[in-house]
Amino acid sequence: KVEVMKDVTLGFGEALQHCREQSQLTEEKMEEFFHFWRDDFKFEHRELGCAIWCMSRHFDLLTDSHRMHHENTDKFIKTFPNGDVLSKQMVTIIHACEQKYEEETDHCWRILHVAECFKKTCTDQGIAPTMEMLMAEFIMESE
Ligand code: M21
Repeated sequence: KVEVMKDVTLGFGEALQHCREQSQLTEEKMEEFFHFWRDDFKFEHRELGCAIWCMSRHFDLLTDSHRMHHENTDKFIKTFPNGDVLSKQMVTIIHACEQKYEEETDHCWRILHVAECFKKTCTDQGIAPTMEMLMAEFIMESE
């Protein structure tokens, strides 16, 4: 599962460059998307929430009310090798995190809170990829 999460992270992260300008997420605030999984990564910039919003829309993963589109998200995860072992668990985690922050009316902040909750839950459930895995693959892909 951690292998699949690594692939999903890098796949999703491909939309970061596309979303940088409109979300105002500078390289200083987040150099590469996979830094999301660093132990010391801080969820403090609203711009990151806006970027994840844009990236999710890029892959058509949101409903009209800017919540996760369950079916499309499930399909997106299944486009990665062995995605079926992770899709249901990921959708469940994100949905539970969304419910926790339902009262937040600012979409960028809400999505940032959901993302932090998602990371924490994945870490607790042992499905968070390691930085070693992410960096090795990222470097391989760019060569
Ligand atoms: C798998 C790699 C990264 C995913 C990162 C962001 C996860 C957070 C999902 C937020 C989805 C937004 C839903 C809005 O209610």
